[in-house]
Amino acid sequence: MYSSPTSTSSILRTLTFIFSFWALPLQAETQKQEQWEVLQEQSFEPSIFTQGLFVDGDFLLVSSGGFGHSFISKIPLNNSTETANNSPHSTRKYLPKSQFAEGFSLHEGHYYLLTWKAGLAYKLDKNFEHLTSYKLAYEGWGLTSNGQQLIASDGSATLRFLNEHDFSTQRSIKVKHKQQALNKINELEWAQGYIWANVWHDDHIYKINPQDGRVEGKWDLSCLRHKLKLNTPEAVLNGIAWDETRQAFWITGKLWPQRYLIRFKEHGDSSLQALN
Ligand SMILES: [Ca+2]
Repeated sequence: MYSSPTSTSSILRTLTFIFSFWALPLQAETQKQEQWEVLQEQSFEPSIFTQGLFVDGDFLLVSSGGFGHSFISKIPLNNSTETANNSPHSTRKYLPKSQFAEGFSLHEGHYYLLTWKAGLAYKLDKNFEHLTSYKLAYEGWGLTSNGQQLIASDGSATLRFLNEHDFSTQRSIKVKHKQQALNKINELEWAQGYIWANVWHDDHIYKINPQDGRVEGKWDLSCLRHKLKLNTPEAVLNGIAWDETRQAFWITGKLWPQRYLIRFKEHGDSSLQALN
């Protein structure tokens, strides 16, 4: 599947300071006053057009989109002072130039990757070696796993629960926020029994009930994008990876030079107070 494997690259320089603050969205549409906390901030390679993001052990896995330069990369996460550019433990592999990398996930000990419009998905081993190809009858956007099934988005409000053996759809849900379809769902992450999602060109993180598709939480992260002062409108929030060890989410965006370890708090949840 790959045309020109390349190794090592991408910056992973950790800022030495750890900061923490609260952001309290003021938007009237927020059902509850949702809060979130940045536990840690690290630099990230700004050329990565982040599509899929997840943690596998001590590594952060990312897929980067774009025709002609899509790739997947595995970046050490535990050594926060190491840069991926010079790390012997960091790997990168390019897709054929006609394929645009999209959703990327760990499932049952293997990696799965969606392409945007090529009608293809892949099963890979942990060294990025190709194992199986699948046909997709829809656009590939986000991908995650609940442990039993892969879950894919296609740019609409629909999420498909897939059989990993043949990528057939076992069931699907339509995501709704306040009775309205939530379209353009992009990156996905399964954590704490919920589906967490980005929406294309949207500064919020959404928490979705996997049974009925109802949005049960929504957090405004627009201040992160504004703070970065990125000079392209395509540098949007995208990338959610649950870190089981740190009990928090790595969050980034397309072409973002930073990634953030964030813990989300819901109204009435006092669990974060004890961490400060
Ligand atoms: Ca993810």
